[in-house]
Amino acid sequence: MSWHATVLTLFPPMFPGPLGQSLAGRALAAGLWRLEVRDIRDAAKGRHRSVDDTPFGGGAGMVMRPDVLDTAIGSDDGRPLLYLTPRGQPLVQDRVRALAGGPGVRLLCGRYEGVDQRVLDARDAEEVSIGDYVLSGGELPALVLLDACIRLLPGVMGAEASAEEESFSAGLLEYPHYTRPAEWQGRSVPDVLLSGHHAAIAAWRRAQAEQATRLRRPDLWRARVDSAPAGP
Ligand code: 6GU
Repeated sequence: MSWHATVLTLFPPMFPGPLGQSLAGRALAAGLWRLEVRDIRDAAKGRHRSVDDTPFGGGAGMVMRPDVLDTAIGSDDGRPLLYLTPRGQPLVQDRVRALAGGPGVRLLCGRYEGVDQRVLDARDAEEVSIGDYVLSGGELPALVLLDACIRLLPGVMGAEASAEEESFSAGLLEYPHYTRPAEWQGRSVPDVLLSGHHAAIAAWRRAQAEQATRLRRPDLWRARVDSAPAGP
């Protein structure tokens, strides 16, 4: 069975969206992963099919009803249930790798001010954020999470790319890249890259990756250094 993604959303036409193109789109067509999009409104009852209601305690906006969401989620099948929210734990590559290595994901996309907390607790949902800014719903974050997972599935990328992936596993940013022409608008490519000395190129790239990480992402740099064995 291929990696199985289920998306619960009020906006089914947003899927597969960009994941129908390029790398993920080819993998989808090839059956390397499978996408099931479920309209949350199909689980709503009554003449108005309402999926939300006003918040207890007052305040702005609407809250998605727990009974409707519980019906939409349906039965458990061993795949983790993730709720996309800026309140969640930040998504990191280690988690992406673990999700890609499992049977798939069920992604709950919220709208409005949020969803009733009780359904998240009852269904043991994992709350995930894709960064410290606020989006209008969970659909774009769901697409981001899926893209990050799909590129790691076996057969989706060439073997060269899985080795490349280890750059981030090592907790470093990528080194800079160059291609032809060797001189462009008065700017030349670093000499070492034209030297043909593979060991020197590897050392230069390593140093560039370390410098970029230290300068741009001191948080990542610290995490990497702190995980090194203690000195004498
Ligand atoms: Cl997962 N959802 C929303 N609505 N906004 C976000 C987010 C998620 N992650 C960052 N901002």
